[in-house]
Amino acid sequence: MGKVIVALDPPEGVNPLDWVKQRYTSLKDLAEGFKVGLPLTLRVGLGKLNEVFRDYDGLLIADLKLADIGDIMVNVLEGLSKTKVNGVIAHAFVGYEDGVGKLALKSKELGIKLITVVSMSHKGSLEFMDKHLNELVELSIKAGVWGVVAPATRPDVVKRVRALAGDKLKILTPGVGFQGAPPGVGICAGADYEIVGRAITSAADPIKAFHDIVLKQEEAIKECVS
Ligand code: BMP
Repeated sequence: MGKVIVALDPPEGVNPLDWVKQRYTSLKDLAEGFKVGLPLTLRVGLGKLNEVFRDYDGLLIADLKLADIGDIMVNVLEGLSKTKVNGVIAHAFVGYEDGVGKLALKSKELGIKLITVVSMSHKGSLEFMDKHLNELVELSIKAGVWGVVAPATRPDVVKRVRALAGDKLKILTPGVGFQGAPPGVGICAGADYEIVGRAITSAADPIKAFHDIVLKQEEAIKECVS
């Protein structure tokens, strides 16, 4: 239902394990997948987190925004391969040689979907990353990554990524809801998924919030394809 990947980032002041269990249980049959990042992993630990998702067969992305030399990123990936994680996010800006290239080879060997960041949803992305957008996308295509992250907050960037990548890459767009982008804007610009966090996870009723987002997404998609 919908094209929503839920970002699970617990706020301060909650029990992060209870928090994630509740949201996972409520949303596991609705979402296209989940994205877990450092805020959750550092507080709960990878072992406990893995237990929460032990019966999950959907997309489970570890958003570690890896940005290291290839050998070290490969080490991290090997550790993740012993868990339910089946997708990982890395930065493209570290470069191909002994960087993303090496990581991409290992990700294929381990069957983990590699997703590189080519542009971000905050304004700082304009300072460096967006100036190299074409190169970051080309590098990602050369490495044969599964997908890239590009911002729903700047749909023009998503359109450029889609134009450069054709159907070679999935595009995942964060920034919907809390950061101001309306549901559907990323998909209409050419993305495959919208990543939504707080607009769903901080709501009093996350299931209702999920359905509201999907409804708005579907309405926007109807408009933009007609
Ligand atoms: P929210 O919908 O609550 O703003 O969460 C967005 C999620 O997407 C967060 O987990 C954040 O780390 C991630 N994200 C982002 O917001 N912008 C980017 O450019 C890349 C991201 O991974």
